Amino acid sequence: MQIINARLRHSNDLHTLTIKEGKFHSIETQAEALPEQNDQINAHGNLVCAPFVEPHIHLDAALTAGEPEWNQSGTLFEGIERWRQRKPMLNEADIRKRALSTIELLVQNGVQAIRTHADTTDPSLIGIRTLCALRDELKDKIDLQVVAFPQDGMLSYPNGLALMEESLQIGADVVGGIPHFEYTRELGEKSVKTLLELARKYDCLVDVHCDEIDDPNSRFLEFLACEALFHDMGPRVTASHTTAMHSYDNAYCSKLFRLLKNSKINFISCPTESIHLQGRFDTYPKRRGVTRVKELREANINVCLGQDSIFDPWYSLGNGKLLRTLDYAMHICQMMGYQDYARALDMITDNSAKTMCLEGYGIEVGNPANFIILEGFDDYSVLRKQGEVLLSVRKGEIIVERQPAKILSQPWVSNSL
Ligand code: 17E
Ligand code: FE2
Repeated sequence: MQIINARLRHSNDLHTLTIKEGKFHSIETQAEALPEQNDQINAHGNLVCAPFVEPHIHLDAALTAGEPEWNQSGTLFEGIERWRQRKPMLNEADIRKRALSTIELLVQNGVQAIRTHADTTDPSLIGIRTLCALRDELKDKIDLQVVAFPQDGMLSYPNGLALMEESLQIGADVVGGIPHFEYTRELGEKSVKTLLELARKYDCLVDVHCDEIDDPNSRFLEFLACEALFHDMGPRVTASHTTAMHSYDNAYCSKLFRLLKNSKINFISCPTESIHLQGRFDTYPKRRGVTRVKELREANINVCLGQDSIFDPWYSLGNGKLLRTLDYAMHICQMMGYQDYARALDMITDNSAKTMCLEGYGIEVGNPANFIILEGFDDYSVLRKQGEVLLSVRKGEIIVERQPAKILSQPWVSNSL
């Protein structure tokens, strides 16, 4: 397979990419635009980019909004309550069907790697079992990681710790946590210590729902980062949401950032979810409740974006498009300067791959030939146009193809490449 007239990120040149045996064989700069020959794929100067990565989504809960009741208040806490009503109705077929539909939606929109949470505070562990089985079944098609996530609290839910350990024995890849939802601060801290011990015991990654609340006194992040630093686990540890950081005062944040940098932990923000769930106890002024993405980026701390929900008890919209999530993040976090745009796609590609510790990710000779072609020629134009995914290729095989829109009534401006 050969792709001609490909624009790569951070380069104005056109490139030819040659793929052999499912891997990038060569990447060459072209002196000029080339006419298309047999069997070649013409990128027409569009951006050829590493696949999108969805690092934070709850596939066990996806597509269940309103079952059996809608979340009326729009709070995280009512979402947890509504999900608690839905849990007894779960079975393997139900989870598989919804998870597969959601994965399909993501793949159609250029995603090739997903980290999903699966609730462990359920004595049947049906979410963990079903999603681990699906991960194994789809392993050639998509990189799927399963997080053992104790929605009702690992130490506050009856038998929660044993259920967590059983989930890791079943084969979850990542240990999760929810310290801000444990009954007390002490239990929250203990849960963080314990989940890091479990990660060491089972050789797992860590991804904690950390301080997903507007309470400025919710400071489990410093505890997580410090434990990760002292045990030298930082690059394998992720703090998701950290929305309380929006409400921390600047003096505390200034001190905190030194620890965050030293710890080398990763961050995931879910801006559409947080702008919807947070600030719900405010009148006006109303906090945005999204973590300090801009400041984390500026401090060279790894930060990426996820959708969190698609039509579930917490969030009833969502369409699988990470470019939409990115667009929200740029607005909400006021990352609207030229410098911000120039590397915007990092937050839904490279940074997410780093968070998930993916191997062989990126457009480089020798790596698996996984990539997408996006409408637009650089990060800025793709973001601005909300360009579609025109092609998604996995190990040298086309898995998604889409035609760009054409106006049929009259020739406006034609793309000459
Ligand atoms: N559970 C949770 O604790 N927080 C969320 N944002 C979702 C589920 C979607
Ligand atoms: Fe989440």
